[in-house]
Amino acid sequence: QAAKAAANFTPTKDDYQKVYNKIAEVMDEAGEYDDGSFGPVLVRLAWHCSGTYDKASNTGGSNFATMRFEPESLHGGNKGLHIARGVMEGIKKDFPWISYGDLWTLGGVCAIQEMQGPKIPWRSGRIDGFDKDCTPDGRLPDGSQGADHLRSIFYRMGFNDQEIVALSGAHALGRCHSDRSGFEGPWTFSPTTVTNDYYKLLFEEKWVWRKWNGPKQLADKKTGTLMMLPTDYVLTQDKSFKKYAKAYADDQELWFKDFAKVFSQLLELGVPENQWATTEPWIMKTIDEQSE
Ligand code: CCH
Repeated sequence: QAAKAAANFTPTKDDYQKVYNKIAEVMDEAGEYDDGSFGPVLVRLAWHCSGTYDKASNTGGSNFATMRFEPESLHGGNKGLHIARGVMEGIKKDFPWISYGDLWTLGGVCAIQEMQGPKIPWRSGRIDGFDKDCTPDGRLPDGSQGADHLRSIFYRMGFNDQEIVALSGAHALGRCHSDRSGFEGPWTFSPTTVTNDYYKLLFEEKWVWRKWNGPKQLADKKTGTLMMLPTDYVLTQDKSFKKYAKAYADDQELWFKDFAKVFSQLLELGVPENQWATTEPWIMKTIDEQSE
């Protein structure tokens, strides 16, 4: 692979499939880490490197992978993502020709697909930037806030209410860590499988404020083991958000379809059109599909 970088070659879809396959392999070598998978934290890395986009100034987004640099790497919202960046650094050693933005977003795609989620259209073309391209702190959402905050953050990226709700379902995956965000616990009982359980649980469980010293978060009354952030719970309280959240709770296929589209868009934010390797995004194969 190192020879390839030196020879100034143009990678094909097949070359990216090899990177995808390596990510899939490493994702499962998490041992005792969390729920035994790096999948959720890789999804979060892909989202945080893209969700800094500001439509008005056309800055931020996945193009330059500026989270590699201070101060962005130190932004409070990115706490814990050094773990995901470290996993990716190991992969980069085998494929030195890939840009960090392509690598991190492909990591999100791979994680979603390998955790039984929908196919996420993806293409290559992001380039590495510099520390001067870092975005200011405060562009990512704050879980302790409400509907107005969610709208101001996501409208800034160019998304609407339906898309905000569709993206939020990624919280079916992973968990909060008290030493990262201050919040604690998983949203669902299956944090390494992509399902619409996040929406189902929002409506089916009774949510009460957790009594503890940490930041305000909700707990399910029945088991007390699941959590919702104030920004999650607001999807059931705000009239416009609620309509979409209910539809996704009732229909996993609908959510898969809408999530795939909006997550793919999220990962492309801030990348100039003329940088893309292809006009039409690619659909990468899952490991299972390749072994058939
Ligand atoms: Fe998120 N998220 N997220 N989130 N998130 C956290 C963890 C994950 C918010 C806050 C938090 C999206 C949207 C929001 C994931 C994907 C997405 C945590 C815990 C907080 C807090 C961090 C910790 O302690 O480790 C807020 C607020 C919003 C507002 O909308 C979107 C959009 C996505 C992807 C599409 C994933 C996955 C995780 C789990 C990470 C892990 O390490 O398990």
